[in-house]
Amino acid sequence: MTGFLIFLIIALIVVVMFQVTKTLDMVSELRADEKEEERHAVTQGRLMIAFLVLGLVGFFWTFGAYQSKLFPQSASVHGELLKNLFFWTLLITGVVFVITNILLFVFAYQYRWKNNRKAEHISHNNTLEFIWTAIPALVLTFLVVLGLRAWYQITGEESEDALVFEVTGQQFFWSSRYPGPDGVLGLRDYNLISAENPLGIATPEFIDHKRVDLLIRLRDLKQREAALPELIAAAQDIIDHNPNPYPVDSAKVTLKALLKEQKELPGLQNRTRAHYKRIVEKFTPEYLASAEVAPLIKAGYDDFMPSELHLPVDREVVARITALDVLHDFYIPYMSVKMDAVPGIPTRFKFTPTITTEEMREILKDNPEWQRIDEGATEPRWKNFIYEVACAELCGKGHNSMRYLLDVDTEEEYSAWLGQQTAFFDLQKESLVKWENAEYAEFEKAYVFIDAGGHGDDHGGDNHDNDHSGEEQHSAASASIAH
Ligand SMILES: [Cu+2]
Repeated sequence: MTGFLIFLIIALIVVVMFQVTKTLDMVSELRADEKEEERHAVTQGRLMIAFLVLGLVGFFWTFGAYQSKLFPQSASVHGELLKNLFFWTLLITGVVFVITNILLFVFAYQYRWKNNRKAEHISHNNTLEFIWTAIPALVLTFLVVLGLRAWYQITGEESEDALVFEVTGQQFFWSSRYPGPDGVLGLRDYNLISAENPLGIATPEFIDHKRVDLLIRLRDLKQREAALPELIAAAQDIIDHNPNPYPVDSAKVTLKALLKEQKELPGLQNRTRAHYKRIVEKFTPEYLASAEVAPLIKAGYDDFMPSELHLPVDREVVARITALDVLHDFYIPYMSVKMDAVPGIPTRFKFTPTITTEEMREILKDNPEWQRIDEGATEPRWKNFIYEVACAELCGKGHNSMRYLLDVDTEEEYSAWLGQQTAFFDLQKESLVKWENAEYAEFEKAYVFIDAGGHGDDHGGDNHDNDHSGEEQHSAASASIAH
């Protein structure tokens, strides 16, 4: 309310000033009095100078008042570099801002209207043009070089002992994956994503699990397809023969939904079949055994997926950033880390944390904002400080809930934490469906290779349902990948 009143007062003052100047203008015009007009120009000029002085005072005052917010404590090595970059950019643009504004308002006063003064016309001046092109070019080159230096620190190759971990954004949470004791992240493939394998880690067991998953889905879709005509007939029967209007209305709704489902089912089956084929065609025994892939498959067994991030202090780390659905943005404000997470295009960010969570609490202890005790809490906020990861890309209605935590540990704390982690594969292996050759091979024959693979049809989805010549493809794929 107070804010609104202040706004109203300022607005009224502006309106009054506008009206007064307008009236003065009209009065001087009526009088056609040049002295009056000159006096008027002096008043305007003085107001310009007053505006300049007030503006400059405000400008410098905010710099002082918000000093602490301007360059907050940075907890990473490159964060200091970025701070430096901000400092130079602000300094240069600040100086230019002050000079140009002084010139702008002083000139407005100095060269105000006078009865017998005439404006001078200059068509061009080569020296001047050279100066005002060269100076910005030099300054911008300096800033760009500083920026590029920071960019290469962030995106360049990591050193030998860097810790590479992975973060994945999806609506609406982050998940992370760390390499196990081998230090290497295993292979991932989006085709293998399932409830039991949310990131699509590729091991023969996960591959078999996904294949069975898809076969069962195909079987269910087939069964549904077979059941639909009867359901449609039943709904039609109610519509045709029931005298009571209520069940007829509801049957009409049902019928519409059933017909829609019937229309969509072939496409859905084709897509599921194509998905299955992509897996079988990609993850052939030769591919899995190849020198390039085999070590990565092996590396996947000990990867673990913790519920929050832990990073050792003073060690270079690399975040491999991916997304499963839409654009997200991996953002750790205190670390000056911010990078888009793009579906299908992994990005990365290299950084070195320099302040542990514990040390940061000690730093924040002196900050009045962190000394506050939140409602319902018993301790000041700094005591429970932990680094936060947020999503900085407006990614949907649950965007605000993409909060993830980061604990920066000493080397000892970090090793202790590593010791408590269990490999993701070990957590999941009990719940994975195993490939039982006879049954699933039958499913495969019945639901996947019914159309003709013979002519290299790997786009799936095309309608070849009546063509039954894909035997050779079927036999190549029917064995379990795990064996
Ligand atoms: Cu997001």
